[in-house]
Amino acid sequence: MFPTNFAWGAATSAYQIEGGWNVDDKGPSIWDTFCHEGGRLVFEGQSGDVTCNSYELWEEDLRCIRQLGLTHYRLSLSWSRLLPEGITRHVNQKGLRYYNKVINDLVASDVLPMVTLYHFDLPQALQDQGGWKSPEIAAIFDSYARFCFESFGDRVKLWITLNEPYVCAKLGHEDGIFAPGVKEPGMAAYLVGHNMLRGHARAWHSYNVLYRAKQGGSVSLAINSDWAEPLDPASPDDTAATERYLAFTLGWFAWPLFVTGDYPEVMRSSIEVRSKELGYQEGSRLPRFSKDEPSLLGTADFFALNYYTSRRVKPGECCPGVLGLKSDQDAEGVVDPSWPVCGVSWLAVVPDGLRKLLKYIKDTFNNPAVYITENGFSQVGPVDMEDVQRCGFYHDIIQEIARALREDGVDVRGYFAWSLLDNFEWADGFSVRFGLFHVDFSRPERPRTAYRSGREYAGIISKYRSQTMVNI
Ligand code: PNW
Repeated sequence: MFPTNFAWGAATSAYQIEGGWNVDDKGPSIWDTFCHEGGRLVFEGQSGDVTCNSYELWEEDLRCIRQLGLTHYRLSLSWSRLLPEGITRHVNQKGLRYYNKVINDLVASDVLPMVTLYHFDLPQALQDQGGWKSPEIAAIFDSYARFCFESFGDRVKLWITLNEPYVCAKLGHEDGIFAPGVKEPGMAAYLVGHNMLRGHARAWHSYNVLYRAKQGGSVSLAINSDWAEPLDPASPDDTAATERYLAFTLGWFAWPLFVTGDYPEVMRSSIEVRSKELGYQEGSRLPRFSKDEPSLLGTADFFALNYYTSRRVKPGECCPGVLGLKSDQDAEGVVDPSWPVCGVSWLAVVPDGLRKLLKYIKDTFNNPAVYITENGFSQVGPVDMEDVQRCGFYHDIIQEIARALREDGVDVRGYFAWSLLDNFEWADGFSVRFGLFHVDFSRPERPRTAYRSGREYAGIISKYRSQTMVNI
C-alpha cells in the first residue's frame, strides 16, 4: 500500500524543544528576544528558555523516536547555537558537537535525518542588522547553509532551507504576533518573503555546485498552505477569490520555485490594483527578481508541504483603501460548519483537504516528489492521554495519503507528523499540545510519555512497513 522506502517521520524545531537558550556560548535568537521583552503576546509570558530541554535530554527524544519506529526524523538547527553572531567567523564548537551527536545517534539507529536550517529563529545579531528585510541576508544565509552542508552533509541527505516563509513574513512582519514582532502591513512581508526566496535560491545553488556530486542529497523549502475551495462552487466570484487565496499562500513561494521563477501573475496583478488605489508605484511593494541573481526556478528537489487545515473561500470583506496582505488578497476563508475544530481556532480538521491539495500540487507543479513535512492535531485544555480524536485523525490522514498515492498517482515520498513532543507552540506557549508524546513541563526532568496517538502511530508504521516488506 505504501512504497517500500516511504518515509514515516515526525518533526520538531529547535526553538520549540531545545531550551538551553543561553548555555555553552549560544547566541540569542529573535525568539529569545521576543519572549523576554515585556508586552509581547506570548501566552502567559512563557518562553522557550527550557521547554522540553532537548539540548540536555536528546537521548530521551531518541528513545521516543525509536519507540515510534520512525524511519525519518525532521529537526531544525538553531542558527545562533552554531553561529552565535549568525556569521561563520565564530563557530560554537559545543553547538556543533551537539548536532553531530544527534545526527550520529539517528543514523546509528537507522533513522534518517531531515534537517531544516531555519525554523523562525534568526540570530538576534542579524536582526540588529535588518534581519530578513535587509537584502544582505540572502548571502549571509547562504554562507550559514554552506557551513551546515559542509559540517553535516556527509550524513544528512534531506535538507529544508527555510520553514514556512509565509508564516515568517506574515505573522512575523505583518501581524507582529511572531518574532521579530514587526507590524508593517502590506510592506514588510513581501520584502521578507522575497529575501527568504533569494536566500533559499543561493543556498540551493551552493549545494548544487559544491556538494551535490559528493553528498548526493536533496534540498527544498517547506511551504505551508491550507487547501482552499470556493464557498459556492457555482459562483465565479468565489472561484476567483479561491484562486487568489491559493496564490497568496502556496503560490507565493511555489510559483517561483516550480513554475515561472516569479510570483503568480494573479498575486502581482492584485497587489498592483491596490497599489494604484493607494498611490504606490508599480513594483514598489512586491519586489522583482533581478536577472543578475541566481534564478529561483528549479531550486527545489522535491515539494515540501506543511498542511494543517482547509478553508472555503469568498471575496474579502475588506477593504479598498487599506494597506495589507488581506486587502491585496481580497479573499476570505471560512470554516465549513461540518468540520470539527481541534484545539486552536484556526485548525479545522479536514483530512481529505490534504488529498485535494496533493492532487492540485501534482497537476500544477508538474508531478513533483512530495514530502508532507508537517501535519498534526492539537490538544488544548486538560491533558487527555487517551486522545482518541487525535488517533482517528492520524488514521484518516494516512488513508487520504494512501488514496493520493494509489488513486491520484501523486508521488508522495513521506509523512512527518507534527510533532514528536508537546512543545513551545510559539505565541500559544505551552497551552497547545501537538505531541505524540506528552511532556510534563512542571517537572525538571521533563518526562516524555506516549499518548495513545503515539502508540497508534507506532502501530500504523509497523503495520505498513511489514506490508511493504511482504509486497516486494
Ligand atoms: C507551523 N497559523 O506553524 C510551524 O512550522 C510549527 O513550528 C508549528 O508548531 C506548527 O505549524 C503548529 O502551529 C504555523 O497561525 C504557525 O496559521 C501558525 C499558523 C500555521 C502554522
